[in-house]
Amino acid sequence: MLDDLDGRLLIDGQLCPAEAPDIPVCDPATGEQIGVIGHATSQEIEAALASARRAFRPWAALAPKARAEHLHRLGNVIAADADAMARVMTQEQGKPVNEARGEIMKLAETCHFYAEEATRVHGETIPNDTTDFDSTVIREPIGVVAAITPWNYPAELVGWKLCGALAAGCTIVIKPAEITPFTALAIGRKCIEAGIPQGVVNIVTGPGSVVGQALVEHTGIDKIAFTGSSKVGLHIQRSATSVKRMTLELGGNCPMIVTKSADLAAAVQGAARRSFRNCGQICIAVNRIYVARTLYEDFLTALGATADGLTVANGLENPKADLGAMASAEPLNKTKEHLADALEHGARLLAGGHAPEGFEKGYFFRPTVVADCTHEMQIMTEETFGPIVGVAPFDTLDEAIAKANDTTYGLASYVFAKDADEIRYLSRALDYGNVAVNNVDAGIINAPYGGRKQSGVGYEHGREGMLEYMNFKHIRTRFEVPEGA
Ligand code: TAP
Repeated sequence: MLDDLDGRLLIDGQLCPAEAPDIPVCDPATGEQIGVIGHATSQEIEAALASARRAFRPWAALAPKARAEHLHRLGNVIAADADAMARVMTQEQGKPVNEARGEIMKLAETCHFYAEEATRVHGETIPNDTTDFDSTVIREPIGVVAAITPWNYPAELVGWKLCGALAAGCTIVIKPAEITPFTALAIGRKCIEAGIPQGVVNIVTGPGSVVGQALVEHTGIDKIAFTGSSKVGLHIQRSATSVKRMTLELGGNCPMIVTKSADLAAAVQGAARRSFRNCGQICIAVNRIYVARTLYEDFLTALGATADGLTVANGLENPKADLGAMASAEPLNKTKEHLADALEHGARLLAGGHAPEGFEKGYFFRPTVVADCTHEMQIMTEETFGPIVGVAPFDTLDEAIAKANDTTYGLASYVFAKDADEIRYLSRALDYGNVAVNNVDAGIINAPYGGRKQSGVGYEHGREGMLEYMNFKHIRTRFEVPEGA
């Protein structure tokens, strides 16, 4: 599948050869080059934007049901080819094939969810101070959207923007992460197969600092939908040269609180899943865990054993592995730095802390648990984006809340507790956009998902994730009593 995506851009409905296909893409499990992508030129960026602009009015003018049919078809063609698309993702991103397949199926689900939302764009009639006026509020698509996406969930993070935007009636130019471009191009090809009109979806590849930045600064873009680091998100917010709508889905440093009433086994299972899945390269990864002192040592023993029991392997050769390769050297090095810093500051290593045996090549690391952590340590205050978690004890709920909220981030938090009063107290006090209680799936497609503080502005998922692509228009009309009435 990679061969016919190699060095391609999607412009005006065609997967066309890029003028400068000179950026290598490598398999993080082996270091081997799997293909090249284009460094989109300014002419190619202009062509993609012009095509999205031409397509906008006709796409917006379609009946919502017709847009919904396109999105349903897209979901169907993606699901039908999930195995091949998953292998593309594993080759460039490193996650095991089964996990990649799960992500592709969630992308298909996103297509169907937003297909249905497309047909439910309602307006409102608002009473005025006098009865001779009507205020009607209608919703209209914003226009041309630039979507800029990271490498950790190369299908879903494109899909939330693509489907929300298309359902609303917008057209889109996507700039995927340089290290995981082929999943986005594979989605682009599915858009062609699904018969989505030419120009509605375009994909340009290349370095974010050049190609992404060109989109941010372009006056022909009506909205930026960005997912990535808080640093780049802030830079984008500062560097836009014209007023445009922005959704910024940024970094996290997510806490989990395990109270004395918690089901210990469930808490350990949840902690292991959300700390280590996708090698911890997820914005809602559990970075740090606060455990009631009475459960602390039992929790540590069980989490250490669970981490030691997870398999790490080349995700293409072992589709069922728990962890594959990390996506690049950058998150791996940061993981090692945070571990060294924690140990220097007195943390206890309970599991992992090294690469698995027999992996000379590739970016592999064992799931790692460190105990007795404090907020002097980077692991408790910065986003690691790696398979490592810090654990600390607490004595009172207020102490746990203060520690959990002691961060500039506000994306997701987790609570394990059985006591209803504890659950209510904690879920209201945690200063996060998402609080997951007795589970670790903080984001589902049906409900709004977004961060606060330095974790971003705006929402994806749910109806809110489509309304982010719409303007409100207020139409205020004065009526008179008809003559002869
Ligand atoms: P970033 O380095 O911020 O990159 C994200 C995207 O922005 C990439 O496509 C990148 O291009 C591009 N980019 C870089 N500089 C740019 C610029 N000046 N103008 C426009 N675009 C630019 O993030 P990452 O390392 O790929 O992803 C990890 C981060 O994403 C973590 O902090 C994680 O928490 C966050 N994240 C957040 C969420 C949500 S929903 N809140 C979900 C997933 C990930 P390149 O191709 O050159 O890299």
